[in-house]
Amino acid sequence: MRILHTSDWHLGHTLRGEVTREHEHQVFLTWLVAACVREAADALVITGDVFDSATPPASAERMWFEFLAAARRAMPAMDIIAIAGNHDSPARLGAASAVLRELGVHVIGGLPRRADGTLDLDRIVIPVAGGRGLVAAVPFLRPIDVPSDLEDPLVSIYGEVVAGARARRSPDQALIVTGHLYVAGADAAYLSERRVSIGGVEAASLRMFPDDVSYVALGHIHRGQRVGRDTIRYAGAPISLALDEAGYRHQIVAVDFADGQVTEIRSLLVPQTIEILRVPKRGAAPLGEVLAALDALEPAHGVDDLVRPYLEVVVALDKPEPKLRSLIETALDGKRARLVYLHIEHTGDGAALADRADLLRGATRLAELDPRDVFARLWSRKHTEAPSAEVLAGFERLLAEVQGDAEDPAVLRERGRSS
Ligand SMILES: [Mn+2]
Repeated sequence: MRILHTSDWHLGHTLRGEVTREHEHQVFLTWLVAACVREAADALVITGDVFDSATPPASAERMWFEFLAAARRAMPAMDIIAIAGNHDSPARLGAASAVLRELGVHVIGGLPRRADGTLDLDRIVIPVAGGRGLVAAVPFLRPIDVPSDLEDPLVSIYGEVVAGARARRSPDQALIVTGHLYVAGADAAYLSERRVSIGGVEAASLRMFPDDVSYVALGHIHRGQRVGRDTIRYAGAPISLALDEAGYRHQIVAVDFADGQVTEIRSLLVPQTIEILRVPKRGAAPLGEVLAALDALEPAHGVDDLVRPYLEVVVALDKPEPKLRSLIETALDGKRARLVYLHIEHTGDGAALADRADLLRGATRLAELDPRDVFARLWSRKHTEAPSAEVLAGFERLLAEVQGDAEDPAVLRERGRSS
């Protein structure tokens, strides 16, 4: 028996709320159907975050249903199991589950319970591959899924599910348990990974997955990895959900079983459609260096180029640069890159006013400070270069306007007292 394990698709995701990922997702899903065929998969297990949000755009939902139809057409006998992640709406993901079940697609939104409150194990424990495997499909657990009187809700719910699955398991049947959660020991290195707590528990414990569970298919962490033993795995996201994932090779997992045990685990690398560029490669660089690096970028291929690299630029500024964005955009004109993030790192010392005893000169009240000293201090906090003559003249004009005829130190002191 062979299963393919994938996770964290985040259909409907955008970068900075505006750059759509539709093309990348479409390429991935087409590749995934082909991978199911090539690998002759008996089951496909999708461990949550099918969608990026609880209210995905219609285009994302269409992509999901078109994928299921294409997978069913290409692999009529393959079982498909999907659980909801913390980004999915359990109700919305599960809304079509009755229809999908007729097609051999099991979608578990929320944790199903019977009228008497007990877990509906018939819905969660699903035989696959003609009975060679049993998938205990536990979705992301929300407060509503977790009775409040449980001391360790994750351990008890998983304990109940695993016990129920054991009771149904026949000898030599593989047992696969799913989860969408943070398991202690997993490496959550990326910006796109949001820590979630379940019933007040930040990290789940490995003891929820006893040794007789053949394979644990996890979602939530976007970098594929094993946790604890080799057979407990995060599949990771198939596309970069934040630009700091640039160096990571996205993958899905192929797991082979014989006599109920894992015999081989392979990572199948997902082809990356869109390259991620960063200028400079790490850290920040002065504007001159950044502009030179942008100038050296490859020229644009054409207006309908769907796979222009994403670009993140980090500029180190030693003085204000009001035209920064337009300078960067001009430099990128005709280049094959789309600016997604422009970050500024100020080179000033970042020190607080109170850290400069030389400026305070024994003053104990703000009103006793010379406004020019305060301005100079504020400036050096952000910028290493001193303010220009124009900036200083502008500040003097403002100061005169604000203070009016209140230049008399006695009046200033009076103001300080009343404020
Ligand atoms: Mn996710």
